[in-house]
Amino acid sequence: MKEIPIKGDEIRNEQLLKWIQESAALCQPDQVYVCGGSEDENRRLCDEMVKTGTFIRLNKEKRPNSFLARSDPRDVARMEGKTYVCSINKSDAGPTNNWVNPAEMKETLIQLFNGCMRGRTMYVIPFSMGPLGSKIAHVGVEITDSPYVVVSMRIMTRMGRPVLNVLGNKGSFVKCMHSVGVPLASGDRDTPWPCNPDKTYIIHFPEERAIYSFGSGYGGNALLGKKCFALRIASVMARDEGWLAEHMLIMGVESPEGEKTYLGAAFPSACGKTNLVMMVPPKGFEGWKVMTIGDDIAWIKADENGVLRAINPEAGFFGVAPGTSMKSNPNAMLTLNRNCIFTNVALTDDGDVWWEGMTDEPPPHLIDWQGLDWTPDCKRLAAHPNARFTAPINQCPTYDPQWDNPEGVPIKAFIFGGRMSKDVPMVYEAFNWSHGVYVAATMGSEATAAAEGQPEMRRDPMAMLPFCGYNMADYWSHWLNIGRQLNDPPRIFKVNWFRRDENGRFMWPGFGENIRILKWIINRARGFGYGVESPMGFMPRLQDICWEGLDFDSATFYKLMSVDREKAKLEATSHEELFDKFFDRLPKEFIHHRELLKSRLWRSSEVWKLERAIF
Ligand code: O2Y
Ligand code: MN
Repeated sequence: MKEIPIKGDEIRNEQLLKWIQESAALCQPDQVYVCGGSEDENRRLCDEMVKTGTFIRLNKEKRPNSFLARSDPRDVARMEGKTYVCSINKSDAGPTNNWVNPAEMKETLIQLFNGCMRGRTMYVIPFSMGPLGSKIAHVGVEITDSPYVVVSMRIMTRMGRPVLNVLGNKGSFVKCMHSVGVPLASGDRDTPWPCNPDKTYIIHFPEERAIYSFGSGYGGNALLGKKCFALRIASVMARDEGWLAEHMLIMGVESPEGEKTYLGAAFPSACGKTNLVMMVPPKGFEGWKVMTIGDDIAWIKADENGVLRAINPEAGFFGVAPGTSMKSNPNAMLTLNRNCIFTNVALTDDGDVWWEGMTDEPPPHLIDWQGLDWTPDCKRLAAHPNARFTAPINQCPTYDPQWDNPEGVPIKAFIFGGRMSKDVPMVYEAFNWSHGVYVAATMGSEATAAAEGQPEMRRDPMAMLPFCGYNMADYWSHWLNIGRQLNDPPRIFKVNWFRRDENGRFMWPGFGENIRILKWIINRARGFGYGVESPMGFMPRLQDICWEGLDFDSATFYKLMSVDREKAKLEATSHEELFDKFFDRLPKEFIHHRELLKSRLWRSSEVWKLERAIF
């Protein structure tokens, strides 16, 4: 067999060297390159991608050191249908994950990866999820044949030589193997975005802490530190080691008096997490600051005093571009001024980027995300709806320097939210930790059913449905266990910013005004905010929310907070449908919480009227 040269940084870790050699023998690349992560290396890779057409360099004055990539139109999103959790026992993957027997899946993998990197370079990317050397952080190594993945991982993680130093000779790491799945025969011309949509697989072996991804070069399918490692594999590590890996933003809210409170908040995809975590406080909240630790993923561990401390394992944002503007999220826009990668957005005539919602008026001419001429009357979208920016967190004006603190930040409250146009009140607090876990486990969000165009509620427990690497019922038990070990567990809240009136209009302005609700949450979490008991949990009255600077109609507030008892009964009854899926492993506490919720809702309507009178 021919000797494959290994270039770049020296590898001293025996296990890593062995894995690289085995992978090279299987994938048969022309060469292996170990990434050190330097500026020079990054520049060289970007220049090469400009030459091959993968990257278009953007206007150097308007968007320095930034690039546009256009993916293959068949490779534009995360692919849940092609994502597998191959635990040894099927029941450990649970009813919500695709499962194949790991031995069988490995046979498929060997066939797929055999020779898949011919004609290409195999890059080795050492990366740390979390601050280097933090007790909460973990190291991964991604092997890939995509230079787009290398430069994206350099933004999204702490990557390169310093990570090899942390790993040392004997340290262990999560194996992340990726190929676009398009080998090149000699003389073949490459395409700007090679991918293999007919053979795409995103596979997790939780017991081995290993990930194999084939066929896609896009986002979470290819940047394996993100959803695959930081959520699916890390959730299993967290279960085994007694911590939490969550689909949560982490934000700090600082009062004018300088008191800072950190919150973790979980929302399903497309519920405005990026807007919340970079919020600009509105009129009436002068002197308040919102600071950003992370917009997507939190790793959370109890310290020696029993305080839950969180780190953001990532170092960048992989955010949705369409809809982002100086009006909706100025801090995101300012983050994107330099050193960014844009994928599937439109290109302006002066070499800048544009997407739907960026400006009120579109430019008169663009090149769209597929490389075609675009004018406002052409009836096509200029940017793909899932077009993305990849940007370093430390460029964000609301960036919190604590982001890099290896100790993490102390979490005072957890917030769970969804997008519900009706029936779910704007905010309430769970009665206690185990009730909060129940509330989070039964949460859902509206998605438009393709057939009827009617919104339907899809349950998405803790916003983790696509990301939990094991049986969700065990995950709920794990959450319950974590709470049992804490002296003063964070309070748990449920929010819904998306309620609409009879005319379909949003009743709550959202964006910066959400800080009014956060202020109530923070006060409650610190033990001095007022709240009244309702069947759902504790709720604020009108006078418990700070309205300074906003003229908000009290009747609308009560509507936002109202619960229709009959609908709430139906909702409580329907929890059974979810629980039935997990019957064999469902935590027994959930049965009790459901019965308690029902008994609170089924109390005589006289009592309910009294409760309503409080509002
Ligand atoms: O991973 C992708 O390719 C797109 S989905 C995504 C990207 C960044 C953050 N969150 C998500 C998500 O689906 O939750
Ligand atoms: Mn996400």
